[in-house]
Amino acid sequence: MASFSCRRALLVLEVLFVTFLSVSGFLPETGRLAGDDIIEVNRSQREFDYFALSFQWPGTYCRGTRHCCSKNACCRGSNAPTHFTIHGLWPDYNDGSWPSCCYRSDFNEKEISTLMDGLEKYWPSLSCGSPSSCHGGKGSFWGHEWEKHGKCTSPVFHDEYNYFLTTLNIYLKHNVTPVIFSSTIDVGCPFGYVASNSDKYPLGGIVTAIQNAFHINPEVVCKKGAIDEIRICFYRDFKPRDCVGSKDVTSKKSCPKYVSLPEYTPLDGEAMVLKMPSDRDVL
Ligand code: U2P
Repeated sequence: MASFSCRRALLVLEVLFVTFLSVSGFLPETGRLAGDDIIEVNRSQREFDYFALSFQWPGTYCRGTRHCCSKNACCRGSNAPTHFTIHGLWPDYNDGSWPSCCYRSDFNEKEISTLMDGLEKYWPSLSCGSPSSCHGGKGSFWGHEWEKHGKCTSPVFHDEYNYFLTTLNIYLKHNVTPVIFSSTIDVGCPFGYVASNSDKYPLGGIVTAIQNAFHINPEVVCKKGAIDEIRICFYRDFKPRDCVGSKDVTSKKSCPKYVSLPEYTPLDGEAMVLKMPSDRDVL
């Protein structure tokens, strides 16, 4: 009898606690950044298994630039990035899925203000748009990455500052840009890989260069035959490991056997001025 009423009391406490968490927004959530702002609450969301660091190739992304604004790094004219930039550091599960939007708390850009130079250079937004935040609003690219992915990296990270700082350091330590552009593996010409709008390179050569440098299999994502992203994966202690989607990377559906690394030609000055809406216009 005593243990029964004890269990009942515990149950009541548990219900009260869950209600408190749910009202205060502390429960983990999974799901997508839905346009309709519906967030699916999933109480069983578990700790992630590994990290994927996603590098994006601005030459491919910036080809889609139609108008400019100050926050878009594609719009920096001759200073537009010519290196792979960071898309994000994502927590992943070994089954190929990933947690997202784990806890409710607002992104505070002030916490990473001392990292701005590094973020602007290596982790800039390549778009004028404002991505959705997890809880229905719109925000910055960094806010999106922190809310959707960074907050699901517990127990490794608990705050924005360490998440962004560590990501910058891991990116610099495993930088694919010099690995690819100083490689001549399978390239078919003595000059190695060069950003170009006409040349195509064997995907296998790019993958081999990364395998040789970091001793892991990367994941490669293409868009219209061009390298869009290269992902390198890490155990939770940041030792490199294969990405789950990296098996037999040359047969990956998104990339052909020969891929391009487009060179981005910035919009010319006049077109940029004519098409330059304020940041507010593009929200
Ligand atoms: O690949 C398309 C988008 O899915 C999200 N993604 C992909 C792989 C992964 O391991 N984790 C992950 O979250 C990314 O969404 P975003 O951060 O851009 O919102 C990726 O762009």
